[in-house]
Amino acid sequence: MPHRLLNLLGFAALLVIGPNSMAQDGPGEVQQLDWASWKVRCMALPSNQQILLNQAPPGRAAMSAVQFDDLLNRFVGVQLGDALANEALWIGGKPGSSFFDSQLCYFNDPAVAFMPFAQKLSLAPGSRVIFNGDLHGDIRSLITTIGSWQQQGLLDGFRIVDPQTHVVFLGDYTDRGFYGVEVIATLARLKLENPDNVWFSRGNHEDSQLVSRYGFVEEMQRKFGGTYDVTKVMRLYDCLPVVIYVGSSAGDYLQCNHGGMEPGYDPRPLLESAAPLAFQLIGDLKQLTFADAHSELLDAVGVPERNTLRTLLADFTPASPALPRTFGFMWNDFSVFAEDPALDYQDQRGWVYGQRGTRALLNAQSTPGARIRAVFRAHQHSKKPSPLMQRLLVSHGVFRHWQATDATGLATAPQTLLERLLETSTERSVEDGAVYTFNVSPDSVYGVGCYYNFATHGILSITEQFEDWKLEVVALPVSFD
Ligand SMILES: [Mn+2]
Repeated sequence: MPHRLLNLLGFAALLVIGPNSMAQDGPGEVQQLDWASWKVRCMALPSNQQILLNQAPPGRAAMSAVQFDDLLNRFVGVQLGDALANEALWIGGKPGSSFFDSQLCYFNDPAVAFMPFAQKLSLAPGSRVIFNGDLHGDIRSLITTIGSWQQQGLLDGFRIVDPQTHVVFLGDYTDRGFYGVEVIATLARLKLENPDNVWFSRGNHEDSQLVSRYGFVEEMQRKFGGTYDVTKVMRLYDCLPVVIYVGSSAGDYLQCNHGGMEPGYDPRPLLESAAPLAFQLIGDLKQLTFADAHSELLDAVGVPERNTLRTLLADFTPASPALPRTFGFMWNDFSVFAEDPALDYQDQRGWVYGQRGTRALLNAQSTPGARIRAVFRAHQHSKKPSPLMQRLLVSHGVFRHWQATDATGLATAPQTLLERLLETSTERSVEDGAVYTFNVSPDSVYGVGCYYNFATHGILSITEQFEDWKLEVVALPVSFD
């Protein structure tokens, strides 16, 4: 069905369902709301934790369907506009015109191909970058976090005060929590106010398959009517990069993405390009070609495992984030302990990279002039206090994998012991070859299942010398009342 007709039906359904108190407001009204009014609107909604403790999920959103559509149109417009539309910023060629058609999606009919792309963001010394992990429909934590940026003078309302301040979100914005609509609307406001300073990587839940299964489509239909057309949100996901290489003009980079490593893509032409902001289509993933050319990746595991793992690698054109195989930047994981295997594979989750496997890949994907030093990622989702989850909590929400003081034998060590052994300080250096996982926000099944109430963000200070980069870890208590 053409999406315009679906929109009309959705709008009609909204009128039939009954007057949403905000429905009489014009489409652009939410875009005009100041921060204080938006905050009141969002915080008036019951928390996810209250809903999980048997309150009914809200039937209405903090805005009407036409207002959400209007924000989405603007959000897609700014994502596909200026920077992405600039042919000079695409290394190896700009995508075809279908990529820029805001009416098409890779899963729709007529379909456009799934066209994942990478972004480079090279910043001057003195820049700050704020990193955020999974939100999963948790509006309380997002509102609390943005409020803290305002208190610190980083933001004035939705507007970033210093042009050298950037914000990066590491994916998984919706599903599992009940406020994906409000989260997306808030992120849209941030992007619209700061088009050159707010960035989003695409998580495994920025996929039509996952939002159909894990709650976001159901949420939109509950709030906006059963015929609400979700195409616009899916189109928005198509214009988010799957990885952002955040770095300095001196040539040091962090790989910032939702899931894990992807050996099938070679970022070196992108990283070595002259433009501080640039993009590259991922294209075909040449995983097997890479593994055969870089024996260090599989040599680190024993021969039987090596042979098994090699059969799981392939060269292929990704048709979707999970087909024909999982796409490493959006999926994939990292092991916890330094002695874990260099490389492993888990059904349903994909590849699990150990310290040596990660190092092999970071080396192969770097050049003398463009060095990928570490990985900032999220994609952490255990509802039970697993070893990784325990470490995330002790580390105030940002955990560095493979710490020398940690070991498999300490997997289930008590919190008091882990607090003494692990990196827990507010200000941390960024270690070469390290992977940092950012925790999922707490107004969620994760906060309930793992007993925590704080939302974490990290503020990275970029300096001339990579050794002087600092990461400030900020953990904020979130109220569920
Ligand atoms: Mn995820």
